[in-house]
Amino acid sequence: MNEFEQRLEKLEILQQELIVRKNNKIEWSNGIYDRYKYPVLTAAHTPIFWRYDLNPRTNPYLMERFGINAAFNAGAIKWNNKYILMARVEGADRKSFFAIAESPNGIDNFTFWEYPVRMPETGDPDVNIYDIRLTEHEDGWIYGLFCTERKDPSAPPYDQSKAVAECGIARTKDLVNWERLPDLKTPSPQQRNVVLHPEFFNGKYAFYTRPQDGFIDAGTGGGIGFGLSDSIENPVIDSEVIVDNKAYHTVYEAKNGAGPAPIKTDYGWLHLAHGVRNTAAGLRYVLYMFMTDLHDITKVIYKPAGYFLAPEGEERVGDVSNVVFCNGWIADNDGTIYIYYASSDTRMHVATSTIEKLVDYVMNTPADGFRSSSSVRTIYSIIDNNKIFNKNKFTLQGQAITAK
Ligand code: M1P
Repeated sequence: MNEFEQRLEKLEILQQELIVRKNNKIEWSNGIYDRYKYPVLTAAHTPIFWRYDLNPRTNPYLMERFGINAAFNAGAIKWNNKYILMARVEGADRKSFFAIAESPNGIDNFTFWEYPVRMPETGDPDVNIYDIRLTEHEDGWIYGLFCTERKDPSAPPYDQSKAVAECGIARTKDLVNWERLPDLKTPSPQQRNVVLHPEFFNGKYAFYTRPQDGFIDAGTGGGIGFGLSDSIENPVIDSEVIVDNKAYHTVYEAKNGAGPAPIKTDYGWLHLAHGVRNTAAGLRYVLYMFMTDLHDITKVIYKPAGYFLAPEGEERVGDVSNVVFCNGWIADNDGTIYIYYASSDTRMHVATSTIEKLVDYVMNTPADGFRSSSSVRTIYSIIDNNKIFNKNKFTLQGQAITAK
């Protein structure tokens, strides 16, 4: 075997091992969800035939001709009995695009489709597209809302980093052929993390938005907003209300943003979002949850304090460290929820729970009191209730504690 053949054989073996590797639940959990041992999707899952010219005449050293840097921030949907991730795949050239991977069980065996998605453009070409949220709307279409980023036309010639983020919209019936619609117009100069609600609200298309002043800084904007548009073919939101705001000394102090489309339950709509705070080591992104009213979808009725899921172990390190981000989850018919989250802008993971558990978590976890003393009060009430309920069975370092 020559060098080319040896390298190809090795490449194929390594990738096959990666794709068929069984993913197991991590034994211990917080009771709310289970994490899994391995990421479900990485740059190394992308097909060899995307990255390598496999002709020994034109690529005698079997060099990578198109490097893939990361596969993260995936939208998700159950489609034809398969668990589908529509990932943000980022090339070594820093451009992101969408590509679909499917799994038979939602936990492992994710395999990319043959070609990445060819997303149609508007008259104003996208420079970079990312972070798609998939919504199966009651109008019969599957919508993908994503960030389209272009250079800020007002940037001075020396500044190559000023950008404008807007919400791109496309729809499909088969996840292969996409119809691009005009970008969403809102009163905000920048938009990211826009999500389409799955049902009409007062006969209109309902959007969760994230108004922001700058490309990175939310500035006077921020908070998860909400707005309505009469049409999806000409999507315009005239006014946004803030549903879930930033708050001082919380995990969503600097900014926040909606995650995947909310899930309807008997008690309200379950939302998963990300919250960002600043630290001496840079921004820290965590996930948090809340529930909105079934009828008034702009009204938050439950919101547990703090984060639901934060980066742990290897998740803490990557291209943008200390980040977890989620824009895709799947509610299965048996009540299982597959939460697909990315770590540190590098790779995708899954956590599993159930509707029942997430409803319990959201409705029964104490809310944020916004001060240290209220956190202590919450712990006191848990201890006191435990003493009453557990009587002599409750122990502290082996000592039985009796209710007073
Ligand atoms: O780098 C962390 C995340 O930063 C942005 O999210 P947000 O708009 O909330 O700040 C996005 O670029 C996202 O893709 C990225 O994961």
